[in-house]
Amino acid sequence: MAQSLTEKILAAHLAEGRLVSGEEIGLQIDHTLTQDSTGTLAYLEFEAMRIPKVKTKLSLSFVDHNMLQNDFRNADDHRYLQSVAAKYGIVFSRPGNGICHQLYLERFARPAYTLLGSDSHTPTAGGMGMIAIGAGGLDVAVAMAGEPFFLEMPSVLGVKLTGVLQPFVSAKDVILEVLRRLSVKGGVNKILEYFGSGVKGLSVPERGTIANMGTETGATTSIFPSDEMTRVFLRAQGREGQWVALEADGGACYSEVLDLDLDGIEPLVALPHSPDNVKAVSEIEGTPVDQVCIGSCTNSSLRDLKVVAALLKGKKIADNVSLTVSPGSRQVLENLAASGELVHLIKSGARILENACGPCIGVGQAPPTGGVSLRTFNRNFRGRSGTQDAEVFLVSPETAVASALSGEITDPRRLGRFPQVKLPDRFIVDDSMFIFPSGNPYKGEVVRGPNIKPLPPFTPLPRKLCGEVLLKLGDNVTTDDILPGGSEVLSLRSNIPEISKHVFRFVDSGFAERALAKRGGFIVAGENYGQGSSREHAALAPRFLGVRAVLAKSFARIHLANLVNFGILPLTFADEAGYDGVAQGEVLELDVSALEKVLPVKNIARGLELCVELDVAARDRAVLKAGGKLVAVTCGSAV
Ligand code: MIC
Ligand code: SF4
Repeated sequence: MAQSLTEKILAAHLAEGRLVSGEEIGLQIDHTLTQDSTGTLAYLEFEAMRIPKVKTKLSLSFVDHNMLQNDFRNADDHRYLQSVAAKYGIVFSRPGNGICHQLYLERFARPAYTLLGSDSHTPTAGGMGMIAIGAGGLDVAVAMAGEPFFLEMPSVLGVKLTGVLQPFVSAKDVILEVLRRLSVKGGVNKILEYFGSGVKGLSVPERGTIANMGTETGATTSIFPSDEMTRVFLRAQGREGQWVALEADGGACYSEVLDLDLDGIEPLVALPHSPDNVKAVSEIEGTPVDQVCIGSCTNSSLRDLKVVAALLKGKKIADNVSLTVSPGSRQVLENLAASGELVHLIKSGARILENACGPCIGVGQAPPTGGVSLRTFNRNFRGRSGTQDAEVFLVSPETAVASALSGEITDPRRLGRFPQVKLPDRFIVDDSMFIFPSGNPYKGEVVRGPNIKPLPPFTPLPRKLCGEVLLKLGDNVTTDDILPGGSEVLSLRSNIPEISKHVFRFVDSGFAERALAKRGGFIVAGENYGQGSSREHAALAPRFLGVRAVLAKSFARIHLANLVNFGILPLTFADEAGYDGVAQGEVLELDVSALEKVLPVKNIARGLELCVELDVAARDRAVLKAGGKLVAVTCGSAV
């Protein structure tokens, strides 16, 4: 039978199960990646498994998020990560080398491989024809231990591209169009597979941009074929030998097909405060802008920054705008410097930041009060920029430059002729900021600073859960709402007791204290609870505060897995009446002794009984009973 590209790679990596959508499958993972803000926990968890070396073909540890060294904490984390990498045979990418997804695409991504990463934008590597999935750190740690990664077999949504992009329209506009059509939950439990005649006109970095931000639809991952373009990119990286041709069979079946005519796409923008709140740039032209930020794992490739440099050449940014540029990697920066294009950025008035996530995760460059910030990033959730009342818009690099020059939101097509931008036949490659494992047994210590606290203990699930609804929320609650980013909170990622004080801080500042005082309780929410990041802290910290169940209309994929991993029951309401049947402050009682699919919940205050569902695999039920995956893994039971 004709197979999709997704099915081909999954079939070649299938460790357990059948490729039937909705059924549980176990996948063998070739590569893993972590970044520092999720990595410290992932390696603490890996250490707890007492395995001498990683069992993958390749595991990588990047440092790109917590770059600000205001005190010892982040620096301690970096040192811990470097020593753990040396001990367990992991490639370490030193701070300053660049953003994990950009670096991985440049130097390590290989068509037909699988990658599991403790960052939700891991699917960026889908631009290279691989299955690259984001997960919580614990799942990545288990994959490093050589175990399969279990997930629900997604359905495969075909995205058929035809035509060619018009001048000043780029990959970011394509994915914004996909988001406009699918919304932030339209991709949940789906893989977006791109095909059609329009694919061949997109370079690997452009495909990376589209695959990267497919995450915002909730998709498990996105994938492009591996074709001549892929070969050209690999050759330019000195890795042509790793190329293989890969595409769907003719007549492959998709669960649904989205048709996108690239010719018809115009410059688009996501308005505050959601990546799917998409309009044409032309509709909101003229809005004054305070800040423009170019970079992030979505738009910081050499292709993007060459376009930015060419458009800024000989021009000055508007007086009311602060423009920042964060190159995606040292390779991007070095190539820009060598070609002389960096000087166009400098002369335009741009502030050149470190090769790192930076403003994307609220580490620096918070906009002014009530400010308008245009960003080439992938998320514009309220408060993520560090300024609670800022208005963040997501745009392409082309729209970002046009707006930085005029001082107001501007359709880039007003800039005249689109500059000719050619990627080098050979990138300048320098891998010296990667530390490769020596192959000899590591004789040094794993260095733990005082900020790295041991993991809290996990107790098994009791037979009955009784507690108050600590918080009732609406739809699309993000992990940034649950546990904010920003330099202050990020530096506590290795310290669960401290970070848990920040749970729901900007949603309800009294939450953490209340939860502790009441010895835990429940969270109630609407659709798509936990969208966004893979940070397992958004499950672990509430668990530390005593939360043992979240009752919601539906969940985002990675967060649901993280809840299970840390022993929090992800329960779904059977209908709207269930959600309406509980209010904040009411006491609920759940009989969880049998842990069956349908669980009765007593609302003590109203004297009502309602039903919720625990829609997880048998393996996850065992994990929940044990009190979390770490208990299950280290006691040798289910993973
Ligand atoms: C993000 O973009 O939100 C992050 C920061 O990269 C997260 C990971 C984290 O919270 O550390 C992600 O997307 O997974
Ligand atoms: Fe870093 Fe932003 Fe990408 Fe997350 S989305 S990995 S914070 S650049």
